[in-house]
Amino acid sequence: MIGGCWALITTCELHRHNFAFAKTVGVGQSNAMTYELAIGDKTYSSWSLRGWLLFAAFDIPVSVKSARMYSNEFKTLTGEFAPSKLVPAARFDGAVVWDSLAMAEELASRHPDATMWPTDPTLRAMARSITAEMHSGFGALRTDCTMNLIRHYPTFKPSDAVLADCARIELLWNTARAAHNNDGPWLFGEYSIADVFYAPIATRFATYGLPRSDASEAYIQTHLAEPNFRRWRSMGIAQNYIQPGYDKDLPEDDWIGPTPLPAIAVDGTDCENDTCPYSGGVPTHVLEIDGRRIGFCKEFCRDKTVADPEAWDGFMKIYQI
Ligand SMILES: N[C@@H](CCC(=O)N[C@@H](CS)C(=O)NCC(=O)O)C(=O)O
Repeated sequence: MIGGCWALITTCELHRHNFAFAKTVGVGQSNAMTYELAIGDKTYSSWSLRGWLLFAAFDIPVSVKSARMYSNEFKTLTGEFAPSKLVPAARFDGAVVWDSLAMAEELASRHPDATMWPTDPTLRAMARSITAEMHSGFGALRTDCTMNLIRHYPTFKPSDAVLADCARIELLWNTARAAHNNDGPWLFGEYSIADVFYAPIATRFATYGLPRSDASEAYIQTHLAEPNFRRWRSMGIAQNYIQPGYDKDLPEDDWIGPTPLPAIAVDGTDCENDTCPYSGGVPTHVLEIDGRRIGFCKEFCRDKTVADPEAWDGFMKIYQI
């Protein structure tokens, strides 16, 4: 797993260009392959989340470019990955790979040591099937319940078609769990590509309060507490952007994932640390937590940490001193 070593999109970059570049350096693998990944809004783009998790959750280094969906910058970004016109899109050693499932299969072939699919042939066949069914299915759920990682609508009333999708997902999740005798919290025990593809499905159950069994609730909570997902969600919160058309006019409740430590953004540059926990640069933006002031070299780095302090190892090293 990646250990909090992302250099991230800055809010000023987002405001100025509505377009941003970010790089990550994986910590567990050394190889000569170079990967670039194009993604959209962290809060709303479910396929982008899948594309990103394929790298982050399996510790595969990648250089990430992002742009707001439906903007001119988005067209420019996807244009760099022609013939792809959607995100995620990627370049693997110069070759454009578009579509999340193609990226998953290509990465699994290139990185056998990352065990992205279950090693057991029976489980692997089932994992491929369950992943493919997600990739091509659940149209009602995807249309009516778009991914929205900053909302929880407890009174949302699902249509019959959405309920049918939920029942099918429940069956698939139960079938996967039964196949490995519940040996681990993920669909096939260990985290696999199947979990990548169902991560945004899990968040839809959370956002729209969709019906589920206790076992599925535990699986959803496992996703919401997963460190890479928490980092992704907190970066989306720090982007501080509402994509038109994604919110519903319904009462809201708190997010059902882990409750963040109570940090707030504050004015001034006084802080207890001399260097930013992520870049080593001079702190210019400060948060307050438990009466302590901790500084960061960029507004975005401060804000993503405020959104979910525990998601960020570099911050927690300072906080826990
Ligand atoms: N089947 C594709 C789906 C890609 C897709 O629909 N991406 C959406 C983002 S969630 C997109 O790029 N939308 C932009 C648009 O429609 O203009 C995959 O698996 O990657």
